[in-house]
Amino acid sequence: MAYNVKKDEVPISTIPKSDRIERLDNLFQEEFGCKPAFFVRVPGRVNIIGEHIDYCGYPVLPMAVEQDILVAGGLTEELQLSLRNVNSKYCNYDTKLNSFHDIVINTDENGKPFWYNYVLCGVKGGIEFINNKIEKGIRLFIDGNIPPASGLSSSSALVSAACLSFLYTQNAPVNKTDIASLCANSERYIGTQGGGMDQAIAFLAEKFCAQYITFNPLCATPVALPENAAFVVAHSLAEANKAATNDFNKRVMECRLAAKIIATFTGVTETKQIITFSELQISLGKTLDEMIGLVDKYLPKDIYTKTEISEILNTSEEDINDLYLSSNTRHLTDFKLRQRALHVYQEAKRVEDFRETCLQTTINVSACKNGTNRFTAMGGDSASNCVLDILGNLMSGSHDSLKTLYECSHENLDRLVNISKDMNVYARLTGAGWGGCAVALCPKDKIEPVTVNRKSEASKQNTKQVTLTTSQKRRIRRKRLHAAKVSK
Ligand code: ADP
Ligand code: NG1
Ligand code: MG
Repeated sequence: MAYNVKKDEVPISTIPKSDRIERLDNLFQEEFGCKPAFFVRVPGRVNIIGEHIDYCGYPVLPMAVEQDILVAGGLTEELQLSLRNVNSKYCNYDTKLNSFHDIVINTDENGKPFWYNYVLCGVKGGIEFINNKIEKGIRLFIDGNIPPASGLSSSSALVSAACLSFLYTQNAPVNKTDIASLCANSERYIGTQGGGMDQAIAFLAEKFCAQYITFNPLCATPVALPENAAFVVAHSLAEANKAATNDFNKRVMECRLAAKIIATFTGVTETKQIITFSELQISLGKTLDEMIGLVDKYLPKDIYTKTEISEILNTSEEDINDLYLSSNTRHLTDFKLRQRALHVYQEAKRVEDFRETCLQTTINVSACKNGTNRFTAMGGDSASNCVLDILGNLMSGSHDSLKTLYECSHENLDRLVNISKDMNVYARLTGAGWGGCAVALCPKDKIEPVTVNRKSEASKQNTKQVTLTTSQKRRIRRKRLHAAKVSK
């Protein structure tokens, strides 16, 4: 895809005015005393199916959402980086920008990343891309409306917006797939060893369709979704910052160890130390079903200790730490390899089935124009509902697997999925999980009841989460009394 950040830019004067852009424009001028030189906008995403398999090399099926990270940017002659955020909970940050070494990504005393670390990841990746030849300083004023830490990829939108802004200011052209890969690598500076799904969809999304994203090499193919399908996203009201704990990395490391063990048992001799599940499948020339069979055969136990793994791999425990584990997982001693491997291979299969069903539906819709539509032959509405049932069942299967095999759901998410099920609507958690959002596949005529039902459940969950202090209770009682007096 020949895309050039410079060539494809829209002149600032032609950007449609919106309240957010105007506000950002004003804030930028108040803060820096000049108008922004450019705006950058990067969307969040909802992943329809294919969870926790991108870092194993398997295709995923996300689409962009309207919520985004919007940036007003400016250039300075002084080599300095200045970051501001519309939301006052995100503090100002300024640093020198003479070289790569000025970008220091550390965490607070609880190990939680500062918000601006995500921007630093994007800038650091950009500096590497231009071989440290920094020409301009950069000022960014950021406004995001993607719910943070909620599985809609606010982090990658922020990393990607920062990297794109930086490369623009340095006059460095880059095409869309290259910047997507660059941002995927850059975000790993935050500490999580993610795949490339989020950054890929951030740059390669198209309107009105999902993208089937394959890796090595990165490629995005549009997938038309059934006409009568709507995707409703609901927040469970539990947040999970993936870089603040080792839950995410632990899963990535378990996948690495499981793949290495099966490779060892099956005699795969890779030159690479770390082999992904998909590279393993390619080396063995097996189908996904056959890979599931190999998991059953070679990983029969529920828990593997580091000692057992080091015996199987014929390496010391110290080597396991150094060669396979991240700094925040080195100390772990027990690993669930069988469960994670089963999830990945089965989820990869669900993605293929989902895509195949969507393709069939599109083909049949066009065939319908020639009078040969299989679904039409079955009868219009019931046929399209049948397609939604197939897709929905795959989404339900995905959620069950994430809950039981991958253990990354949350009680609020399970509740959302169950409420949907009661209305014959299929849903699953989206993004990494441990909180965040659920996505439901909903026939268009059911959107309203489903949304209303989820909202009322959300308000119940919200009420449950609030624990009032005595003084807050007193204040509310006083307000109620006052309101009662006024109404009299
Ligand atoms: P997500 O599922 O949204 O990608 P992550 O845990 O990966 O969740 O990243 C969430 C983090 O990204 C937040 O804790 C915050 O540090 C940062 N972030 C997200 N949105 C914004 C924003 N609008 N402004 C500043 N930082 C943001
Ligand atoms: P979220 O939940 O948006 O941070 C993460 C990973 C993805 C993918 C999903 C799970 C990053 C930047 N994102 O997304 O690559 O593995 O979880 O499918 O690591
Ligand atoms: Mg993220």
